[in-house]
Amino acid sequence: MTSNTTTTTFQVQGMTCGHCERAVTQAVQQVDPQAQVRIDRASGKVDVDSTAPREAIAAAIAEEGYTVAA
Ligand SMILES: [Cu+2]
Repeated sequence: MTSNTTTTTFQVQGMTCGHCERAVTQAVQQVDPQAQVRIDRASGKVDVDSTAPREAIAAAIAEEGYTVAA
């Protein structure tokens, strides 16, 4: 982690199984290969430790086909 890594929480809808978790994780890591992603599928909460801007991460998750609610 670098000094300007921040943790951002996203509320993501549509994750139903482990495959979805991997798809979301990989989408985030295409934006930032160093990103750390923690997913609580039951609540749809996705925590991302990354240097990438929030909008870039949200766009990548949305492109993967999931709805980013917040
Ligand atoms: Cu799935």
